[in-house]
Amino acid sequence: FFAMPTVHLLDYVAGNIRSLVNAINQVGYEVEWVKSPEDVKNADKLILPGVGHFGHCLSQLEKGGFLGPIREHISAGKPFMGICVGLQALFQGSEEDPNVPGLGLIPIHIQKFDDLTKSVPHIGWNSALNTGDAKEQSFYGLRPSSKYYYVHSYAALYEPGVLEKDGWSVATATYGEQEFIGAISRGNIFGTQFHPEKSGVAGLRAIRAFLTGDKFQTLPQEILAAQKDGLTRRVIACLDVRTNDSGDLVVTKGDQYDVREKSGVDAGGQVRNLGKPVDMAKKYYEQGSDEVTFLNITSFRNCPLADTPMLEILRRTSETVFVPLTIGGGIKDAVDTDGTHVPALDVATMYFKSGADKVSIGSDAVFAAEDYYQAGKKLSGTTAIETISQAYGKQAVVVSVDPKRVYVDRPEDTHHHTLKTAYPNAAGQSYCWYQCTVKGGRETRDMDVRQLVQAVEAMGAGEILLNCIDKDGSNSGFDLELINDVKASIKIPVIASSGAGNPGHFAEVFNKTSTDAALGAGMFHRGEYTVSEVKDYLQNDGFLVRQFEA
Ligand code: 1PR
Repeated sequence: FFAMPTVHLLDYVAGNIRSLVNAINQVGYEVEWVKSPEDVKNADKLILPGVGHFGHCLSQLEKGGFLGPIREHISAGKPFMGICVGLQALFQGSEEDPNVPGLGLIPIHIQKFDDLTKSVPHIGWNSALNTGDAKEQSFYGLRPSSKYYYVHSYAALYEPGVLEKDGWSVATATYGEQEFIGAISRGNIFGTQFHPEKSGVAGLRAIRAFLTGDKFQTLPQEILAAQKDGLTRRVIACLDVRTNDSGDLVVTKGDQYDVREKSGVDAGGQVRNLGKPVDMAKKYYEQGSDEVTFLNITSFRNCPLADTPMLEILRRTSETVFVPLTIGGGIKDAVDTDGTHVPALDVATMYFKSGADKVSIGSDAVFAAEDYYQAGKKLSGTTAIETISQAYGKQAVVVSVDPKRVYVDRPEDTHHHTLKTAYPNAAGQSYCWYQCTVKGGRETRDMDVRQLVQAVEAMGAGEILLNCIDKDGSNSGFDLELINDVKASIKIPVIASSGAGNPGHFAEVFNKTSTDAALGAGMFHRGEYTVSEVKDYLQNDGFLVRQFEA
């Protein structure tokens, strides 16, 4: 009988920490849950993950009686690791909730990123570079050539020398003009602002180093030389998943959202079958996809929510895919097969518990935005976006937008926000607006895309997945006009989607718009290009990208 070594994990808020557990298992450790303050006393190594708001986390810890035991654990010199808000908890306090104090081990206040020239939250793969004289020594396996996954609006801004003077080792990243603390360590304490459990092999290396106590390593010259600071261009592979006519879950892909075969052996309306979801997600992870998105484009009627096949897909994927996973489709208030009413927050919770990091909301966001304008731009507090964002943080809530171009002769011909397009239609009309749709594009609504994204930003969405029905499956490149228009109307990050047909289209969208990420589907599924080919192309074009670390 061989027992795996253990680490104690504090699960004090409804957390999407399945991936952290998977990552810990992956490096050969078992999790013991801290359920009460007593359990902290029995812990040798303790990890404090953090999701959501600083104030919520710290007041939950306070209420649960955990803060004292955590302080004692740390001052007894036992290994302690804080992740994301778990790192922020070590600080004095945060602008996010000025009235709630932190543990106060570090006399600095966490601040909000400025959003004058950049999207907030900061989402994506960025650095953790050693500062000070210790440049050649890494702590806990961090490498200046590696990239780590960050997702946060608040950060500890870096001031050279201040913490180093107090004996801290510090690794930083730069977002826009702002340099902030990516990781920090002193004695038995280790904290990361990034999510090591979502940072591929680089992140697993940090977790393993913490667990084995492998604190300092001298870095070889080639790793030091490969150092590159800054946020990389995010490339995302998207899997549309649905049941085919024989009842199996398959990855499919439509043209303008039509997923039925029009030619070939399956002509006559079979759902296009491009492969198995879990296998394909793993393949894209290994090609260097920075995230994987699953869109469940069928509702599984007559299936109890808890048995939704997508949950099993997430559970299996999150065991081997250590990058962020997004799940969309059916995130809304639901009625279960036994008639029970299930709020959207509970639906989302099932997905988070199964390994999702973000949920993506489509149709329900449009209806919520309609109500928002109807109420004179008043928030109800009860929408899926608001409730999930409050519980899990805005970074966990993506809104997926499915707009369609509508041409008009002149802007006065519609009350919607129009733009002058470089691509007039056959009738010679050169103005257009983008109409929101619901139910996978099957129904149009009296709302333009600008109205929708501004409403959902106000409700607390953290990111926009910007599709375009006209471009979907066309291989003709992204809709740059749409992307620029949306980017100009909001501060939260945008993922450009629909139309990617080759690596050059990714370079084009990053060159000609300020999109925060770009997503492809068909070109990857059909095997025409790999994610790594896209990354290589971008790198040759002078963009910073993250390459897969084996
Ligand atoms: O309304 O909350 O249940 O969510 C439904 C979700 O499913 C929405 O995110 C919606 O975009 C998506 N969806 C619904 N029907 C379809 C369909 O194709 N029939 N797929 C569908 C949307 C669009 C993309 C696609 C890109 C890139 N897929 O995300 O991956 O257009 O494709 P390309 O690179 O091949 O051009 P709800």
